[in-house]
Amino acid sequence: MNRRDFDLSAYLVIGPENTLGRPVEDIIEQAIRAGMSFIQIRSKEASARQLIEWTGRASSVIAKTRPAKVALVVNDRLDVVLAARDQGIKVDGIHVGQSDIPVDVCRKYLGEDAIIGLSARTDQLIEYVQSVDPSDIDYFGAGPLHETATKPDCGLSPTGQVITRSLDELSELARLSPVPVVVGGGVKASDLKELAATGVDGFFVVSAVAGAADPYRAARELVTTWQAAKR
Ligand code: TZP
Ligand code: MG
Repeated sequence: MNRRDFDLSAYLVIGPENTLGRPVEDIIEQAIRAGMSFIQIRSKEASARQLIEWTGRASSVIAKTRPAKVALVVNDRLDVVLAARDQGIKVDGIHVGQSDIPVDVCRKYLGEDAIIGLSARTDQLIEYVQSVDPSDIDYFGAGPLHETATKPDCGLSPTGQVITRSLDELSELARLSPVPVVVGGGVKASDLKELAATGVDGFFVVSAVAGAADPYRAARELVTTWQAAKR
């Protein structure tokens, strides 16, 4: 996968703290078999070595499962992406937030083909996406759609309140963003019809798949619901 060719529609964010003790690669395999199109390795607890290890396993699962189009990125850790690539692991890019390594630095080290995603700003979201230089950004992650225990600080305003995104705001974001937009934060299958109608390019989930009793079935329901809504 590269920045000119990736599918943002069904995006799984996953790390060992999200899987109820099950191996990360098993959940990723089920998600891919169910048709999920984008994988992000994310852990706030793991060491660099562990992140490299899980990235390698995710990459192997993608190679083995041979889906038509699945991209693999790592959250935050440019060092991990570089080290993984140095070991011959195929990683397509990185997802960073507003306080992480700047996107132009990621681009410099990861190259022209890498996929670089950025979490859009919480405050003044619409003004931000219209004013930002999009040349190094391949997609925006936005949210939360709902408050979420998976990332309690998501959408935190300067005064400490969680700001969730309304469907009207997401429609405006989809219309004005210079790059594709993926939305998450508490997303469940029952949200997808309304979310798809906003015109955003995809949804992202952690717990709806990684925390499900049957991850394949949960992912399949999300994928088919999204596809039906987009038809
Ligand atoms: N970024 C914004 S919200 C979020 C991340 C990683 C967590 C979403 O998790 P869940 O379990 O799908 O609510
Ligand atoms: Mg970050």
